[in-house]
Amino acid sequence: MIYHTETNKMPNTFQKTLIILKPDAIHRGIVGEILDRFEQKGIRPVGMKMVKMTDLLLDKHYAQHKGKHFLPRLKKFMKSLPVVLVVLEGLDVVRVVRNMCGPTDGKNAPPGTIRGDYGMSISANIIHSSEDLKAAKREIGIFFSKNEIFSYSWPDINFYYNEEEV
Ligand code: FUP
Repeated sequence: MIYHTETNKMPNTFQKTLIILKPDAIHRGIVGEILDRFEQKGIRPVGMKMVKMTDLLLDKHYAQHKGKHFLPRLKKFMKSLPVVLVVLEGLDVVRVVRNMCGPTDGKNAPPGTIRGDYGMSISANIIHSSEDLKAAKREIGIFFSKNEIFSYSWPDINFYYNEEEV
């Protein structure tokens, strides 16, 4: 047993990433289904909240898209309903979660990915996930304070990861 339940700490090789369940996911009532996919995979939520996006938050979050033609429409969409923000934790989780979400445009996303299974659009595409570790740290910092991210024991972790992985 490599994972130390007595210290209540996750392995320090684990990463965190941010997902945003977008207004179309809320509207269609598939938030639970989507979260279920991550839990089934062996990825755990360590922070979660529902917020109404603001221009300030969206301008920070989408800073790399400043000036792009689709940004005004994207912001309007992201403000149309609340969103659910989730910090996920696991080994190599930034890359794994991106793969589970699939390519940006639902029409091109393979079956089995979230966008491939639920979406047909490039903008109403259900879910955001951080692109890389640097983006994940930046994005988590926009939406979560340190005391809103949790660490808790995961007694069955060795049924998801082998000893070397944790
Ligand atoms: P992704 O990393 O797959 O979420 O996609 P991008 O960072 O390239 O784009 C961010 C968001 O902008 C997408 F989720 C949807 C939106 N978008 C458009 O609406 N139109 C475009 O042509 C490209 C992106």
